[in-house]
Amino acid sequence: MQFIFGFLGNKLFTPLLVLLLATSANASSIVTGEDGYRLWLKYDLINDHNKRQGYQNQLANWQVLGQSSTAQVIRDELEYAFTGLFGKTSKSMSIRTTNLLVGTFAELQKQLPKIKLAGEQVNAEGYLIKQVSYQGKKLLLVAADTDVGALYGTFHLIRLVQTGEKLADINLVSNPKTKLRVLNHWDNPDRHVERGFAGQSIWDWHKLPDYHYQKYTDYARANASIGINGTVLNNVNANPIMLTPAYLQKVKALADIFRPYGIKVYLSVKFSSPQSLGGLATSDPLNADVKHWWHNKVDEIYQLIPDFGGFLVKANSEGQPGPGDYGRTHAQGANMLADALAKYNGAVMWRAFVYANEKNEERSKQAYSEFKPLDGKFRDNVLVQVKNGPIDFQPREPVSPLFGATPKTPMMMEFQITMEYLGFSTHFVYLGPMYQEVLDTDTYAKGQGSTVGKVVAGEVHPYKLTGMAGVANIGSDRNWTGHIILQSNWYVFGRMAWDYSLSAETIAQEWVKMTLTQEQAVAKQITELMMLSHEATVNYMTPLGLHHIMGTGHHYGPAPWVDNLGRADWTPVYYHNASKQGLGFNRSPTGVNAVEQYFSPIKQQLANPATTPEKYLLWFHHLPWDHTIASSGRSLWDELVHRYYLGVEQVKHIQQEWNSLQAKLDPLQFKQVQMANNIHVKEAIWWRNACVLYFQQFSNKPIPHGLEQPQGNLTEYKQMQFPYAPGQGH
Ligand code: GCW
Repeated sequence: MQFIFGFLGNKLFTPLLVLLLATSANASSIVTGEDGYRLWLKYDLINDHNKRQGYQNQLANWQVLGQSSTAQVIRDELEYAFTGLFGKTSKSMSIRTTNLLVGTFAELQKQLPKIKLAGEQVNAEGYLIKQVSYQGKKLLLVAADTDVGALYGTFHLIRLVQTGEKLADINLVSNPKTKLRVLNHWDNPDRHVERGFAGQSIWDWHKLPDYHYQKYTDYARANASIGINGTVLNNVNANPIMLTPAYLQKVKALADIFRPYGIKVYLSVKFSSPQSLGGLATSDPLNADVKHWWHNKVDEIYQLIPDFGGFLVKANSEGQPGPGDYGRTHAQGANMLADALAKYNGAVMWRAFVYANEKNEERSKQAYSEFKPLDGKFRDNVLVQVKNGPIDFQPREPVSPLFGATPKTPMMMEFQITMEYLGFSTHFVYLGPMYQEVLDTDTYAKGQGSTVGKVVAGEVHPYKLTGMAGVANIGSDRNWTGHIILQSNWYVFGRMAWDYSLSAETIAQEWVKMTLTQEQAVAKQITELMMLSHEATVNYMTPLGLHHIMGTGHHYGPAPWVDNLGRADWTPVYYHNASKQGLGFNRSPTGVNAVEQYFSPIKQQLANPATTPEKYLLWFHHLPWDHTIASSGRSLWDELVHRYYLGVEQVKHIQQEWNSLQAKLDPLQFKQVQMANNIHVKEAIWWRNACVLYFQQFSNKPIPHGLEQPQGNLTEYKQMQFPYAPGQGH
C-alpha cells in the first residue's frame, strides 16, 4: 500500500504547469510555472553545477535499512528528492558503495558494529545526522531510535541540501522540545472550514473511506517534513456525526494513510454526544451511563485505530455544551474522557478558550479565573490548550497569564495559523515573528527566564505531556493556503513546535530557499519583507495594543464603530473605549485589574503606562489623547495616526520590492503574490482611513503635519457589508 502511495507521489507531485490568466491585453494569456502545490518540498534541480556535484558525491548512493512502512516512505522520499535535486540518484545495494545510510540505531549497529553512535542523546522522535569514516571512506548516517525519527532526520538532511548547507563533518542531534505537535482543522463534515480562507476542507468526507486523494499523502509528507505528529481532523465546534460508525471508518482511512509518516489522528468531540448519539438522558460526566458510553465509544475507536491520538474539546464556550451544564468543573469533564482514553495512552486536549456571557468578569480574565484553581485536578493524560493571548487571536496580544501559572497542569499552546483576524488570505503576513514574540515572552513564573516557550515545553514546570497546536490554514486550493507566502505560516508553526527556540528569521530563510528561490540575495530580500510583514499589519490594523475592532462575525475589515451587539463586551467600542478624553482599555489596578493575573515583576510593569511596552499600551491603559509616547515624543493621537500610516507604507514597500523581483521568480508564484499584494495595499489603506477617521471624531485633532488626508468617508465605510465573506461559523 505504502509503496503505491509513494510511487504515486513521485508521479503526481509535479507542478500543475498551466494556468490561464486573462490579465492584460498585451501579455500572454498563458502563464506557466509553479502553482504552489509542491509547497517547500519542490526538489528542483540544483542550478549550481559544482554544488550539485558535491552533494551527489556525498549522498547519491544511499541505503535505507528496515522493512517498515515508514522505512519505505523514507526510500520514496529520498528517491523523489534526489532525482529532482541531482537529476539522478541510485539506491545502493551494498555497504561498500553506500555513502548515505539511514536507519534506526539497532539496524545501523548491526551493519556497522564498530562505529559508536551517541544514541543516548536522542529521544523517541529525535535523530542524529553524522558523518563517520568507514572502511576508508566517508559515510553519512541518519540514525534514530524509531523509524519515524529516521524519517524526520531524512527530511532534515534533504532540507540542508535544499538550502545549500554544508554537510562535511556534520554531527548534529535534534530532539523535539514538545511532545504533541498538532494541527487543528476547524473543518466541518460539509467541507466548510470555519475561519478557512483557502477553499473547502481537504477532507472529502463523502468519498471517504474508499477514495484516497494524493493530497492526503502529500499533506502527511509536508507535515512530517516539519515534525508535526498529530492532526485534529474536525472543528472544535464539533459535529457529533464524527463519532458514528460510518464516520469512524472514514477517520480510520485517513489514519492509515498518515501512520507511516508518524502522524496520529485526533477528533474534536461534542460533550453532549452521549445524548445526541447514544440516546441517553444526560451527558453529566459523573453519571455512570455517560461514563460507560464514552468508554465503549473509545474502545470502538481503538479497535479501528490502535494509535488514535485522543480528543480535543471545546466545552462551555460560545454555546458549546460542557460539564458546566451539570454543575461540574472542567476538570471533572476532562477527567471523565481521560479515564476512557488512559488505557490506550490517548490524550485529552481541553480548551481554555472559555468566556461565559453570564459571568460578571472582564473577558480577558476569565480563562485564568476558571482554570488556575483547577491546577492539580486533571488526570495525567490531560493538557489544557490555551490560545496565545487572553482574548482571541488578535493581530497582537500580550500572552495569556495562564502560561506558567499551573505547575501541575500542562498548558498547551494554541496558535492560529489561519488568518481570521489578519486579513484572511490576501494579506502578506508571515507569523513567525509573532510566534517568536509569544514564545520568548518571560512569564517570570519561576524567576527570570521562565519564557512561554519553556513553560510549554515543560522546562519550567516538569510536565509529563507537552504540546503545541496550530489552527490550520489549509484548504482545497491548489496552493493549499490560498496565498503562497502563507504556506510559510504552516511551515514556521511546525518548526517552532519542534523547537521553540528557533528564530523566525532563520525559519523564513529556510522556507524561502526551499519554496521561492535558490539565489541567496533574492532569498535575503524576501526574508526581510516577511520579517517586516507582521508588524506592518499590526500598524495598519491595531497599533499600540488596540484589539477587537474588526467587522462583526466574519472579522473582515475595520469596524471600530460597532456598538450594538446585544452585550457591550462583544463590541469594538467596548474594547477601544474611545472618548473625548482618550483611548484604550483600562486593565490596570484602577480598571478591571487584569494585570494582577501576571507574575511579578510583570504585573507591576503592566500596571503603569510608563513601564508598559508601547505595543501593549492601549491593551492595558486608557490614556488621554495628549499622553506623550516615550519612544517618539509624539502625543498619543499623533503616534496612533503615524502608525496607521506607517503600516500602509510598509505594505507598499512589500508590494514594490516584490514587483522588483519579477525577473528572479517563478512567473506563476510571482503573479499570484503580486495580485494578492495589490489587494493587500488597498485593504491596508481602507483600514487606515476608516480607523483614523473614526478615532478623529473623538480626539478632535488634525492629521499630523506631513501626512496626507485620509481619503474616503466614514459613512461609506460604515455601510460596507460582506454577507458572504468566507470562513464564517455556522
Ligand atoms: O475566535 C473565535 C472564532 C470562532 C472559533 C472560536 C474558538 C471555532 O471566531 O470561529 O470557533 O474562536 O476558538 O473556539
